[in-house]
Amino acid sequence: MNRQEIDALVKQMNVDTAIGPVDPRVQQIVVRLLGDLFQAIEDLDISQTELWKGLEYFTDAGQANELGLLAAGLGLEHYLDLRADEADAKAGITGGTPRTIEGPLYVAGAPETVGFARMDDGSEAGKIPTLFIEGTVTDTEGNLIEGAKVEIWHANSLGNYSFFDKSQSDFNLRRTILSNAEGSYTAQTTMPVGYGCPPEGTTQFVLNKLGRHGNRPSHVHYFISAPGYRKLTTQFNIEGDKYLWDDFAFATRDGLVATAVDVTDAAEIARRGQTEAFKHITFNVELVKDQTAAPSTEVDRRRASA
Ligand code: MBD
Ligand code: FE
Repeated sequence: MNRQEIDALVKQMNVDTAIGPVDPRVQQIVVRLLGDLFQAIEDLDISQTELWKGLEYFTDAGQANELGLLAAGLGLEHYLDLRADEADAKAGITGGTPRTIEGPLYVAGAPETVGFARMDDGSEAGKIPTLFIEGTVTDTEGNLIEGAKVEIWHANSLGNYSFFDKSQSDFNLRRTILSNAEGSYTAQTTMPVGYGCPPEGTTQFVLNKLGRHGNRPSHVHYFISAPGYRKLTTQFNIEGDKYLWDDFAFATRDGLVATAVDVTDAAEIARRGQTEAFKHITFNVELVKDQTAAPSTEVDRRRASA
């Protein structure tokens, strides 16, 4: 069949058959995706067995709750960021900390404090260095923003995230910090270790078919929001990790690479209430003012909450 015949067939089966109210946007997308799929079946001569293997794959990936992970791993989530950047550029929006993907491991409802939070539950003390993360929240002119909501989440020393890893305590390594009167936030936590896809999982299964690894560099996720500003979804990825620029989820971007500095000075160790050397990262965030012409940065997706 040629495309004209395919489109006619799709329309005959899924448009002309309507007997009730139609959601025009859903209809438009379904018709287009079916047409593109039929066309791909033609072009690649996809067999019945191959089609069923594909549908079975989505069944398995959905049952394993790995479709969010798959979207990250295949670059779909990063592609949407590139499109959002393009839309911003077209709307004349410049400046501000770059966005990068949310990933599939956010959990709503983390404990909230002002200015400072300790994020780790102490269970990995001695196993992994302490990390202080510190920064300001400003507008694009450098004016400090008080009361910005800084949501932070990251992995433990095994690359695992609380909630999804039931061996961790509730909200371990997940906190919401409101910037203080000086527009700054400080988190005391532990050094994250890069994530790897479950080796026997559905995402790694398809990555293997593509000859790809499923690893991310060490990183820390952020949502930053403040009244009158565009919500920012971002992360920093940590310098020195072998996957820094070889991230299976393509989240590392210029402007989002952080350096973990070793702090060994005795006075500074004491000032932070520590007894050993620790690591320190500065991550300042610049928010862009909300403007009527700006495309929304709110993304409605199913998220865990605890
Ligand atoms: C992660 O920690 C992550 O950030 C992404 C994007 C995918 C899988 C695990
Ligand atoms: Fe992550």
